[in-house]
Amino acid sequence: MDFTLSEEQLMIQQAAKDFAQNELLSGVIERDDAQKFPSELVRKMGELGFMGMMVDEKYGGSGLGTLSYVLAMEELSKIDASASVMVSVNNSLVCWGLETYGTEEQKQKYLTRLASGEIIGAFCLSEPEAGSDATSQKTTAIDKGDHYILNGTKNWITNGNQAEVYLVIAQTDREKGHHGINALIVEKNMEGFDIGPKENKLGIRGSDTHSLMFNDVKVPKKNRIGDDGFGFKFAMKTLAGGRIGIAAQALGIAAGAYELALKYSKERKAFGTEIANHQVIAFKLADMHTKIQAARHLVYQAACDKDAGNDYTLSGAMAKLYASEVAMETAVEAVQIHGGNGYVKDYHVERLMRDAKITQIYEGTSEIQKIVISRSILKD
Ligand code: COS
Repeated sequence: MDFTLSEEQLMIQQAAKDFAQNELLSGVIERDDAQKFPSELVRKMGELGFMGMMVDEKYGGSGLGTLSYVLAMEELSKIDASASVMVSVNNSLVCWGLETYGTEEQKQKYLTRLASGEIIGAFCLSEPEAGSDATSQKTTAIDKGDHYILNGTKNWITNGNQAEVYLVIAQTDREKGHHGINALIVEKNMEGFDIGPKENKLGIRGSDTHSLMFNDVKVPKKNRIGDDGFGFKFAMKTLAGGRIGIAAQALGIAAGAYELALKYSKERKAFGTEIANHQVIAFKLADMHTKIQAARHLVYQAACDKDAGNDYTLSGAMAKLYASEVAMETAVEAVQIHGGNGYVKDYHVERLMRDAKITQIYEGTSEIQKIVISRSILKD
C-alpha cells in the first residue's frame, strides 16, 4: 500500500489547513458557545470547492477523488468539527447520492447548486423510532400517481434548518418491507414541511441539527431517486461512503487534540521540567501518535478503495469504528495532559472531546459498524 500523496493532494490538504487556521479558528469557541451556524464560512468553503469535492466539474464540483476529500476533512476537523460535518453531509451523502443515482434533470436542478455551495443539503433517514434499526421507517410516501404524499417525522437532521434540499427516506409499501422504501428530494418551501427547534447538543454545537415534520407534503414523482423501492439500498450505499467522511472527521479531531497536547506538553513545566520530559506524559503521546497513524491508514485505505472502484463497505466501517474510538480516547487524554487548563474552553481540547463523541454515534453507531464488519467477514 502506497499512500504517497500527489502534488494536487498535498495542495488540497494545505488549502484546507490554511482555511481552517485563517477562517475557522478565530470564532470557533464563540460558535460552539452560541450554537451558531457559520453560514458565511460555509459560503466561503463553497467558493473554495469544499462543498462538492468529488462532484464532476460539469455539475459545478471540484472533480476530485475521495482521498483528496478525506485529506480536506481531516484538516477542517482539526479545528472545527461543526463546520466539517456540514461539509461531510453535503459531499458524501447529498451530492454523492444525487450524482450517482439521480436523473439528469435532478442533477441539473439540484446538484449543480449543491456542489458549488450555493445551497446546502440534508440527508433524512433517522426517525424517533428508526435510528440504528433503519428499515423500520414510519415516515410514509404514499403513491398518488404523479406524486407522493409524504407524512412523518425525521430526527437529528444535520443542516436541518439551513438546507434547501432534503433527501428523505420514506416507506411507500409496508408489505414489501425495506423493498417498499423510497428516497425523495424535498424542497424546503414545499407546503406542509415544518422544521422543529434546534437541538441543544453536547458537541458539534455550531452545526445545525433539527427535527423535521412532514404533513401531507406533495412531492412530484420526478423527485424520486432511482426506481420504485430503491430507497433503502440508496440509503445504505450512500451511508457506506458517508462513513468514510465521518471517519476522516474523527481522525481530524484526534489529530487536532494530539497536536494541541504535544505543543502544550513542551511548554508547560512541572517538577522543574517541561511535562513532555516526564515519561508518564511522553508515553501518552506515543500511544496517541501510534493510534492516530493506524486510524489514518484505515481512512486512507477506505478512500482508496472507493476511488479504485472496490467495495468499500467493510473498509469504510472499519475506518469509522476505529477512527472514532481513537478520536474519543485521544481527546480525553489531551484534556488530561492539559490538566486544569484542559477543562477550560480557551484551550480547545474540551470542545474536541465533546465533538469526538458524536463520531461514535452518527452515520451508524460503533455497534452498527461492528454488525457491518462482522457480517462482512463471516459471509464467506
Ligand atoms: N450497500 C447496499 N445494500 C445494502 C448495504 C450496503 N452497504 N447494507 C445493507 N444493504 C441492503 C441489504 O442487501 C438488504 O437488501 P436485500 O434484502 O435486497 O438483500 C437491505 O439493505 C437490508 O439489509 P439487512 O437485511 O442487512 O437489514 P438489517 O435490518 O439487518 O440492518 C443495518 C442493516 C444494521 C446494516 C442497517 O439498518 C444500518 O446500517 N443501520 C444504521 C443506519 C444508520 O447509519 N443510521 C444513522 C442515520 S444517518 S445519521
